Amino acid sequence: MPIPFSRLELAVQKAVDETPIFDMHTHLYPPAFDGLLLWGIDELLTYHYLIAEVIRATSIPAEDFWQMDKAQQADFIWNELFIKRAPVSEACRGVITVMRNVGLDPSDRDLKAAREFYKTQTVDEFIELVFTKANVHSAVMTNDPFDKSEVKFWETIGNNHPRLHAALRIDPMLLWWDVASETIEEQGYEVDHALNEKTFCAARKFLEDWAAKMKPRYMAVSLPPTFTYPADDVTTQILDSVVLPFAREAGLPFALMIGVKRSVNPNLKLAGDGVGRADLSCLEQLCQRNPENKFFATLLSRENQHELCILARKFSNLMPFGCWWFMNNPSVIEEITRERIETLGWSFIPQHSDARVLDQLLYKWPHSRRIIAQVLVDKYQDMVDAGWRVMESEIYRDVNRLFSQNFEEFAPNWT
Ligand code: HDL
Ligand code: ZN
Repeated sequence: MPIPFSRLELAVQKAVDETPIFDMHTHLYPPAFDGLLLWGIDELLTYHYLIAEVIRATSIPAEDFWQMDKAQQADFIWNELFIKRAPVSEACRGVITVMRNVGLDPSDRDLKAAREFYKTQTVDEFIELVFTKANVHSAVMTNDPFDKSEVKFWETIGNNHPRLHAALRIDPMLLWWDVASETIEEQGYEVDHALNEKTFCAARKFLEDWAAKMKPRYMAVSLPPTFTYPADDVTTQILDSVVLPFAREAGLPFALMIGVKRSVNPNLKLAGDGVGRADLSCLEQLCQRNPENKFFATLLSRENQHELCILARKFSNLMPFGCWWFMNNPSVIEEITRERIETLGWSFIPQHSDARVLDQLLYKWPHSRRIIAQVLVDKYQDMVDAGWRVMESEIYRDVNRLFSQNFEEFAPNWT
């Protein structure tokens, strides 16, 4: 039954709200990875985005901020960014959306009441509340075999949470090989300190064994804007001799997250990273020289987004995803989503949450659904104006492709 012109907006918003999401990049952990999963109002308020914002807004010396404990930091951020100033930024608005979605009234401006609510929750109850309310059916974590605080859980209990999938994150292997090779050796693999076949073989075995433990949906790395490929450097050798051959054999996509300038202001710690525009010939060459590999890509610079769309038109083994980090603001999400739909049709993944705090699923997705719905209404309207009768069932089909199917087809689960 074709949708009458007047009901299109409601039909699209309903499909976008009702379609469950596979969230392909987060920093969540299973509750059983004791202490690694962040949740609750104090973690929400001390999200590194808000730390950067409050240090800027108040010019408090960073070292004075770091002297405070978690609750004092949260109090300071609440008072400075929510009470003394209207909570207008996207990260501030996010806290309000979460408070509303867990049943609090943020307009009461009562941080004490929020803390009281969280005392009534257990993490196992709360994770189900959050995933259900956010209508996120599954999420991919960021799992680091070089991080001792996480390794101990994979070597004992592993992950069997039905909603959480692993991603094998390998930044040290590509960016800090000297450190990475020591860890690989400590974990029992015979690497030479020369980059020779023996070392490459040991490094591939390291990846094979970690993939067997984690059963990752993909491998991932975040790279600086200066990343070049191919280059006469260690990164290219490890890519060509270790990472890409292993990914091909294992059938694992490789996710490149390009454009981060780590620690431009070290005083801000995790909040101190910056952004730079990348030369995307690295991505073009990776796709061109490795046609049997599959690549996810998300870029940190707004100026790179249109180029990524055009690259993806040239290479079907390249899947753009998400509005990453500094891109995850309404004005930029709208622009990126429009240019992706106009150049790629339905063959991209519009968003990921990047949630570090479990509760953030309750704002990052509602905020993005609203923008994606607005863009889709316009695009379906354009089709209607051109003379195409839109069917309600087809809207659900198309939205499911964006929210789940593209990811699950590009990065199939382990069989
Ligand atoms: O490297 C990454 O995965 C980034 O998402 C960083 O974790 C960053 O600190 C972040 O949390 N962005 O949202
Ligand atoms: Zn991330």
